[in-house]
Amino acid sequence: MDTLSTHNCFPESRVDDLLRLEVLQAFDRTTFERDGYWVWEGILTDAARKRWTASLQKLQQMNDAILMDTEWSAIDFEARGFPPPLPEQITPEFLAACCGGSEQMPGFLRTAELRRYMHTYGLFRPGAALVTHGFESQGVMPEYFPAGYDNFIMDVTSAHPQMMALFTKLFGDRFILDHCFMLNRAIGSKGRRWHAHQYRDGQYEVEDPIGTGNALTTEFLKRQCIRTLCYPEGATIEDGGELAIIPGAHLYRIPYKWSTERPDDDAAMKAGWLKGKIHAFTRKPLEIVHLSLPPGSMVSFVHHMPHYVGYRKPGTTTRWGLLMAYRTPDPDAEPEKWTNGIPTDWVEQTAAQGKLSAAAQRVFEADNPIHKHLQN
Ligand SMILES: O=C(O)CCC(=O)C(=O)O
Ligand SMILES: [Fe+2]
Repeated sequence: MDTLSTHNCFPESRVDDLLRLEVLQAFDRTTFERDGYWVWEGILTDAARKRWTASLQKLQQMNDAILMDTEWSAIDFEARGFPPPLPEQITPEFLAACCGGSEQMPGFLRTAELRRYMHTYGLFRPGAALVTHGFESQGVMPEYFPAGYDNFIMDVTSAHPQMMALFTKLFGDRFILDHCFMLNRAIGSKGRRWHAHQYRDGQYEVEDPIGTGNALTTEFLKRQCIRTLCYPEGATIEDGGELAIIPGAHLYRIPYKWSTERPDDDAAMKAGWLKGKIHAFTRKPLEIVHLSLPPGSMVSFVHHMPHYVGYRKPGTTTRWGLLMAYRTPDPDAEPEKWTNGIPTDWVEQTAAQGKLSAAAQRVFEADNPIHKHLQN
């Protein structure tokens, strides 16, 4: 593999001066490990912020166009092992109501099974493909693979030296992409109630999705998935769609309700799971913190950190967002493959055609190197 791993295939799409270096350099590892999150307030330069917003807006339009233009009834879902979409889910009126934001696509495109299929085989290869006008289908909806449709997003998530420096601060030298989704919250989006996430398939977690609370520790978990959210236009409490976290809660190592329904609002958390839980370092009761982030901010948090996303209020605009989740590789991964969030079909085809840059190979590498899969 090329050691110059920050080389970029698409120089014209790079914004060289992407991050404010004083914000990048202010990262404090001790605080991050102790509290479980780090806010990169206003880290994007003005040029980067504008470019990032423009990319998310363009990608949302692409996602909307595929949704509206694809003739869903002509696709043989059953032959691929899926129930066909309900007729009322593919009317132009229904589909139009699904446009404009993330997590709004019709149910038949959002099941875990269909997403796995899309990543493994491409949607819907061979045969009928997603319908695109003026751009090429990458076999995956843009919401679930924005980098495949936008070279600026590909650059910032796989190659840009300043972004790679940010991820190196979080992980050290070796990290791989777990998943990268758009999270554009349109007005009226309900957000997400309290939950956390697991590392890989949850097979290493010391507690179940509710947990006993007995595993509290001051030791930062070395095997990590860290989520970094970028909000080019901000995400404030005033407008809604804001992120809330609980500093120190990750030290219970409980992937809270990761695999179950997530109905808890703040009141339910305080009356329930939070009762009696303390910060392992300060021994003070854990407390919910709602973040109000100005334009051009990012926030990173570890996978066991319970978090919540507020309702996006009327009279505002869409909260633009990109989720970049990376993780440490799992040396015990069996089979040696990617997580479900990675479009393996795209990665394998692109690598086989020699079109995957050395930089992209580094983050798209599975738990074990790509060339190993290509030889099989
Ligand atoms: O910010 C959002 O919209 C969702 C955040 C979230 O739950 C996540 O990134 O895991
Ligand atoms: Fe989440």
